[in-house]
Amino acid sequence: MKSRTSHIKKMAAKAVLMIAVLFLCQCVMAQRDVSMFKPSDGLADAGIVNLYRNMAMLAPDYIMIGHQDALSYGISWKKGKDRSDLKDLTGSHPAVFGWDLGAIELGNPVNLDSVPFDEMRKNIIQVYLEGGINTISWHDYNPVTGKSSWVDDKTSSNGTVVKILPGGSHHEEFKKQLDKVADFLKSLKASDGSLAPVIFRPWHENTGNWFWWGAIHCSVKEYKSLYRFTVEYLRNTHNLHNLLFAYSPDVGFKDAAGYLERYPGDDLVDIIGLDDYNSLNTGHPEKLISNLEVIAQIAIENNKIAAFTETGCNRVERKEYFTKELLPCLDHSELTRSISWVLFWRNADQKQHFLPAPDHPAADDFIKFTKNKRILMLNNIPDLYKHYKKLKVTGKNI
Ligand code: BMA
Repeated sequence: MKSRTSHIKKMAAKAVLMIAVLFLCQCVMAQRDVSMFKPSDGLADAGIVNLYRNMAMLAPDYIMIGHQDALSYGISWKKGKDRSDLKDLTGSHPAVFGWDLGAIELGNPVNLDSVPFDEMRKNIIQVYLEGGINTISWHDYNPVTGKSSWVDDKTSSNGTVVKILPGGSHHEEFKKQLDKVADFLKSLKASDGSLAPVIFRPWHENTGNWFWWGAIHCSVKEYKSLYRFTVEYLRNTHNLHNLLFAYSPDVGFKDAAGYLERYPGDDLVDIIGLDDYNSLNTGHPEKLISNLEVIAQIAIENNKIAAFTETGCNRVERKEYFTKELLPCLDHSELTRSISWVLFWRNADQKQHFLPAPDHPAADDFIKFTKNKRILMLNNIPDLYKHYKKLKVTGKNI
C-alpha cells in the first residue's frame, strides 16, 4: 500500500514537472540591450520609460495588433463590458488600443464617433492596468472656423495653422483646446494614483490635404511649429509626463529624406509612424514594404520605435487580406519585422469596419494571422509598464 502511494506521488510530481516545462516552453524571453531607448521627454514617468524599453525589446521579433475603439463598439454591437470584436473572434483583446479625442475641445461629453469620454477614460485606465498600450489620435475641430478637421480645398482651411500659432489671431482659442486635451490626459488616474501612459498621435496624415493641418494648408515650418507648440505646451505648461508622441504622416514619400520633410524633431517624437490605406488596397505591396522599411530604418538609426499607426481594408473585402497580403509585407525583412504594432481602424458598422467579427467571411483568415509566431495580442504580452531585464512573451516561439 505504502509503495503504491509513493508511486502515485511520484507520478503526480512528474505530471506537475511536465506541466511546468510545457508552460516554460510557451514563454519566450525577448532580450536585447535597450539602454539606448529613452523617451524624448527627459522627465517621462517611470511607466513611460518602461513602456518604451519594453517596446524596443519586442520590436525586432514581434508585431502587436491594435484596433481603434476596440472596447467601445463592434460591427454589430454598441455597448459591451470587457468586449471587443477581436475578443469575440480570437479570445483575446488586441494589444494596442486606439482612441480619438476629436470633439473634446468643444466641451462635448462624447467624441466625434459618439464614444463617451467618461467611458473612454475608464477603458484607457483598464487597458493600462492590464498592461496593454493606449494610443490617442485627435481629429481636432478647426479652432478658427469651428468646422470639423476635414477640409474640401485650400481655401476652406482658412490659414488656420498660422492663425493658431503664437502671435496668431486665434492662438488663445487654440490654447483653450489644448487645455481640454490636457485635462483629459491628467484625468487618466489609476487607483494607485499613477497616470496611464499614453502614446499621443496629434496632427496625423499631415502629408495629405484632407485635414486643415495638411500639406497644402501650411508650410513645413508652420507644421513643425504646430507640432512643437503642442508637445511643449502639454509637457511644460501642463506638466504632463505620461506621454510618448507619435508622428504619423500618410504615404507619398520615396525615401527617408521625403519622410522627414515635415518631421518635427527628435526631441518631440518617439514613434516613427505611418498611415497607409493606399498601398495594399491599390495592389501595391512593394510600396507598403518600401514605406515600412523607410520608417524602420529611421527608427533604428535614432533609437526610436517604428509603428504602422493606421491601416486596413474596409469591410475586409478581400478574404485573405491578413495572411496573403498584409503578413507577407510585415514579414518581408528584418526591417519590416521591426515594426512595433499595426493598428486597424474602427469597426463602426456593417458599412465601415477594418477587422472581422465572428461569422465574417475573413474571420478564419484573421484567426490564422494571429496564430503567426510574430503576431501578439493582449494575452501574449506581459504588463508593459514594469521593468524587465528579459521580457516574457506567452505562446509565441521564435
Ligand atoms: C474616419 C472614419 C469616420 C470617423 C473618423 C474619426 O476615418 O472612420 O467615420 O468619424 O475617421 O474617427
